[in-house]
Amino acid sequence: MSATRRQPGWPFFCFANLRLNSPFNRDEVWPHLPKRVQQTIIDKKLKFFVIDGVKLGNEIGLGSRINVIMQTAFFKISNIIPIDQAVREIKDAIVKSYSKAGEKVVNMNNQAVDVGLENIQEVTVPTSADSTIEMTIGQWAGTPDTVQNTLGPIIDGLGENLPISAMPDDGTFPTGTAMFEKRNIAIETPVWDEELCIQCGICSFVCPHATIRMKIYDEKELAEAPETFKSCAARGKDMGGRKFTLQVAVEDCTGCGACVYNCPVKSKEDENHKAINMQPQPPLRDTERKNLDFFLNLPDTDPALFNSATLKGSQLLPPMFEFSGACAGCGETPFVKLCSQLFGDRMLVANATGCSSIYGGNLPSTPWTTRKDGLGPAWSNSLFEDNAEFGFGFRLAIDKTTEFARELLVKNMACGCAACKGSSELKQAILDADQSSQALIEEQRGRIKQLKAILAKCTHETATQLLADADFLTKKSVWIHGGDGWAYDIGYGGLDHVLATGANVNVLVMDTEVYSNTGGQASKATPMAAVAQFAAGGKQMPKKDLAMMTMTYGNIYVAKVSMANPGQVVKAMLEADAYDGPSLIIAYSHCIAHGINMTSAVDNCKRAVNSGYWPLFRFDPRLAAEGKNPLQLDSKAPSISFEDFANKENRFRMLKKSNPEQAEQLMEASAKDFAARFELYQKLANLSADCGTK
Ligand SMILES: Cc1ncc(C[n+]2csc(CCOP(=O)(O)OP(=O)(O)O)c2C)c(N)n1
Ligand code: SF4
Ligand code: SF4
Ligand code: SF4
Repeated sequence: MSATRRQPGWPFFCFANLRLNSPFNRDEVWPHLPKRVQQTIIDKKLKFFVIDGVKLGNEIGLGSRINVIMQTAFFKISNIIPIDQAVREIKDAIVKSYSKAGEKVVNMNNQAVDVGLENIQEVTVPTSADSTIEMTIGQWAGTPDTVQNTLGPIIDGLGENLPISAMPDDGTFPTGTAMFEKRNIAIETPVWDEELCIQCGICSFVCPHATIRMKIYDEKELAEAPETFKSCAARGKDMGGRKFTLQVAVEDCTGCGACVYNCPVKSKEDENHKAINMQPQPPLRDTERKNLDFFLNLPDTDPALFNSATLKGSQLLPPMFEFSGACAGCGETPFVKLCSQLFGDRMLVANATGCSSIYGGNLPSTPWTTRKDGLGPAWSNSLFEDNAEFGFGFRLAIDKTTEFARELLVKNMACGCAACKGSSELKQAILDADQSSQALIEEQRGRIKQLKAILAKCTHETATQLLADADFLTKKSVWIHGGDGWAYDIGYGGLDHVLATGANVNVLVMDTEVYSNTGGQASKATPMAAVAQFAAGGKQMPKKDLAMMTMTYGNIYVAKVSMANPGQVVKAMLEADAYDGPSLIIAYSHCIAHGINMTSAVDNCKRAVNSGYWPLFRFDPRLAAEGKNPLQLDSKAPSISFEDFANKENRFRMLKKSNPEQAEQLMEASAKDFAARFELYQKLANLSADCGTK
């Protein structure tokens, strides 16, 4: 522990005991406690115990799941009930809770009980508090006013002391506040080896928390760099001696390890050493805090240096969704983050209730932020059941305001005031602007800036209103985000209705195949044979094929994407945004509810694709208009079986333990169902546009 905004593994006080999960043993721990904690222990005459739950969890194969270790240690020191009885009851509960997951898991948890009993150590408490570490609770100096006065105290757990007047009158809170939390929850965090890195961007793409970033910049920017700041020559054509840095936000990183696991580069000398490697986080905090500050203040990468339509290019764009409180390794957030990288400067997000509304906008902080010039996404959460309609409302309001602004601009063309003199070319250019690329949108912004300067002095009757609406002359991208519970079930009627209006909205469904936020209830997206809440005997019905249903309209852009193929995700998002009509992207989103290792979850995504369970495709109505087949399959015919995919996930494996016969029957039926679906997609993709085979 050290002086941080929020202390991970914060001491648990029980009666007169304090039990701390700590990497420091009984002889080492005292100076690592903040002074205030030391004094509290002394004043309250607490008996103080430590245990290195994380090390023990790793040794027995449970990783960070240390609840049983800590629970047993609690019973050992608390004497609430006789320890033999406690152990017996914990072990009975382990059998009840984990036997579905297999004998190995039961054994590991039984071992966790044993190590919890053996390793809890009592600390001899000194008589004085002599720590040099001060807690930062209440210390929000240097942060924006709302953070200092309102959000900071809530983050510190002191929200109930706030007066009503501390709340904003209009309910509006500033964006970009997740960056102030500095949760410091990672035990280990990635460390970059600049000599090995090939600058591919995969680590940044898969990171659910936007805590690993890349930039290319001029060498002169390094003049004031902190001593430990790392950089290397930027790879690629026409880099002209520029530098590249991969920076980790170690205090915001969750330590999920997904970046390191997916890094494709290993050292020739030591295959365990990659271009990024997990290392203990605490010793890195101070240096990396300074390095991150320096990195964030570097100019963003010049867009002329890269192609944002590629995996690497997309990761050189600043994310406008960062440091969310989603689970470590979450499979939804990389899609939200990517969406913010590609369209953040002009996007409006209507967010259905679900995990994405909780990690997206839960007080006291929000991960939605802006780029350096202050442009960023507008975000709001509506109800679970009306989110598509909510987003449709955004579209209607934008279109109407744009239409009105254009009418005003046409009228304003006739203005002959001194300020407007010579501006008709500029005004016409705004009306005629092609805004089909980011560069063209930025050009339009430049023109609107000039227009606003003119309107500020213009005496025409349209000037005031046009000034207020001028920003609507730039293209906006409407996104409707939500989970499968929303899109397939509860919000489906509205979603279907909105898609059928032909409106230019982009829908991103993060398909975790269950209602994740409320604990994993089955939805119509849950596959047959998977176990979920309300489907304890395995889901009996096949997964609804939302993509196929939507394609039948013919004029809706539809794509199915997965982190198994990052390039395809980027392509689909850009195509959806560019399509002047409704778009639906269904993103395979791994989740803790799947019973998988979240560090290596992209492997599960790959197996889902390679087994034909989750075919990747894009259905683009514009191709039909060109006489081509609108459906393009982006994944190959299955190279592994459905069982090869499903058997690696607890949600399918569980049924084999609890009801082997049922499992066999459902797994067989499910395998057949997904094979038939893949075949159908393949046939459709192979049809020529006039419905003959290609
Ligand atoms: C009408 C209504 N029913 C139920 C809920 C409770 N609820 C909130 S979030 C949620 C689950 C969301 O699941 P999903 O849409 O799949 O999103 P995920 O959490 O998986 O991202 C539920 C059931 C609600 N808010 N409103
Ligand atoms: S460990 Fe996880 S949260 Fe941390 S940088 Fe890597 S992917 Fe991101
Ligand atoms: S994944 Fe590995 S090689 Fe690629 S950018 Fe990240 S650290 Fe470098
Ligand atoms: S429950 Fe699943 S979808 Fe929700 S934040 Fe956790 S991993 Fe992500």
